[in-house]
Amino acid sequence: MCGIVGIVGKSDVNLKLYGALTMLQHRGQDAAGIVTCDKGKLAQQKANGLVRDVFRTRHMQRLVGNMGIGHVRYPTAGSSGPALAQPFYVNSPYGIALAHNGNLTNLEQVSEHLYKSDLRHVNTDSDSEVLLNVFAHELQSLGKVSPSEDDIFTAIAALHRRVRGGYAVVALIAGHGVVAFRDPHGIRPLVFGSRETKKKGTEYMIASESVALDVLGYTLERDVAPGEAIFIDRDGEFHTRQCAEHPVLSPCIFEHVYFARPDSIMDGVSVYKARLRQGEKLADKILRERPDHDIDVVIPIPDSSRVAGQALAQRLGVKFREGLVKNRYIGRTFIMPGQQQRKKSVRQKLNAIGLEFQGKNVMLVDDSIVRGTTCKQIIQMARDAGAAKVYFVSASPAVKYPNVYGIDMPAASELIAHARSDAEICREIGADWLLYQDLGDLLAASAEGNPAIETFEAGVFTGEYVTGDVDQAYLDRLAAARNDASKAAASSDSSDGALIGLHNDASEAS
Ligand code: PIN
Repeated sequence: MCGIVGIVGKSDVNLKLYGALTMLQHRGQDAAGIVTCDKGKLAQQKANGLVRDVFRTRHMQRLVGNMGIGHVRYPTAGSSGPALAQPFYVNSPYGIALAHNGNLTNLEQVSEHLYKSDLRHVNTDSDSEVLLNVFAHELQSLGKVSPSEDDIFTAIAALHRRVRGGYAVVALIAGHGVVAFRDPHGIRPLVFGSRETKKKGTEYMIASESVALDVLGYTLERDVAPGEAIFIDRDGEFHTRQCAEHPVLSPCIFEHVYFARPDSIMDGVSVYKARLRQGEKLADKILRERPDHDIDVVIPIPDSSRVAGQALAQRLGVKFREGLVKNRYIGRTFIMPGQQQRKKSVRQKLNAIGLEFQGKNVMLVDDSIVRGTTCKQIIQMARDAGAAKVYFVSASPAVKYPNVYGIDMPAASELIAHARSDAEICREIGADWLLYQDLGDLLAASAEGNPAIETFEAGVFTGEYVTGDVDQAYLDRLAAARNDASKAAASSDSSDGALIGLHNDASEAS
C-alpha cells in the first residue's frame, strides 16, 4: 500500500506534488520521491523517510517543470531501503519515470521474460521496476520517435496482458505527458480531478485518494475505471481509453476497513460513511446475539476504529468514551519489522484513562485483528486499568489469509485467526467475549455507498483471490519473503552502499 500522485499543471508542480504526498503520507512512511519534467529533462529526489524529511529547499528548487509524479512507499513483501524508493526511471524509450501502488502476482514469470526475451535488466525485486520495464519495452517495440496517445494505450493494453495482480500506476514520459492506469480489477484505488486556472486552462491531478485533490483545490472528477488508462499530454489535453479485455471492478475492501483516510471517497464510496455503517451492522449483530448485553461503555482503539465505534455505541444506546489516548508522535506499530519492537511500542503508543475503565464492562473496538499481539496487550491494559469485563469487537471479519495485492499482511502462519476458531482466538487474546463483523455485513457497509460495485477483493477473509492465479506455491514464496527474519535481512541488505549508489546515479536525471 503506497500512495501515488501525478500532475500536469500550468506552472511548476513541485509544491503541489509535495502537498499531495503529505496528504497521502498515511499510505506509506518508508520512503518518498518526486520526479518532474521541464523542457524534456527529468529531475528527481527520492530517499527513505517521511515526505517532510526527504525534500529540502534545495531539492524543491531543482524539481522544476509543469508535470511530475510522486510516491510514498510502504514496504511490501519483505523489503525496505533506499534502492526501493520510487519513482523508478528508465532512459529508453523517451525517458520514463514510474511509480506504483500494489503487487504483481506473476512477478517472477514477468521478470524472467523481461530478462530472457526483452533483454532488460531489472536491478531490484521491486514490481514497480518490472512494471516500468514492461511498459518501456511495449512502447519501444512500436518503434516511434515520438509516441502518440494511441501508442501509449497500445503499450498499456499489452502490459495488462502480461502482468497479473493489483496495480495503480502513474508514469511520466519525458517531454510528452503523464500516464495513469489501474489494473483490470481496479483492486488498488486511483482517482483524478481537475482545476481551472485563471488564464491558462485546466490542470489535472491523479492520486491514490481524493483527499489529495481536496486539499490542493482540485475537484474530484471520478475514479480511474478498472483497466482504464488516462494520458494527459504536456499541453494539458486529456485522453482516455479502456485498455483491458475484461475489466471487472473489485476494489480492495481493506482500504475501507482501515487503510484509507476516512475523508476519502473511493470508487464512489465515502470511507467515513462505510465505517459508520460497519459500526451500525456490528451493533445489530450484538443485539441479535446478546439482546441482554451488559456493555457499559464502548471504547475505540484509536484512530481507525473511532468512526465505527461511535456508530456502534450510538445504535446500542451505550456510552462512547475515548478511554485510550494515542501518542501521535510514535509511528504505526503495524509496519515495524520484528515482533519484539512491535510489542514494546504498544505501551509507548497507547495510554488508558483509568476512570473510563474502572469497574466497567468495556467493549473495545478495533478495525481488524491481524496478528493479535496488539489487541492482546490492549485487553491487558484495560484489565490493568480496572475494567470488570473486557469485550472485543472487530469491525472486519477474521483475517485468515495473506494479502497478495499490496497490503503488507503477514504470512498465514502469523495470523492469529489462521486455523483457529473464534473461541480459541478469544482465549488467546484474553477477552471475555470476541465478536467479528460478518463478511456480508462488511461488504454491504461499503456497497451501500455505491450499489454499482458488485464484488470486492476480500481475499484476506476468504482465501479467494480475484485474479484467479494465486496458488499454494505462490503463497509459500510470499510467506518466505514476509516472515519477520527475512524482513529484517532485506532491510539491512537493501541499505547496502553499492546498490544505493548505482541506483541513485543511474536514475538521478538531473
Ligand atoms: C490502525 C490499524 N489497525 C489496527 C491495523 C493489530 C491489528 N491492527 C490492524 C489494528 S491505524 S493486532 O490505521 O494505524 O490507526 O491486534 O492484530 O496485533
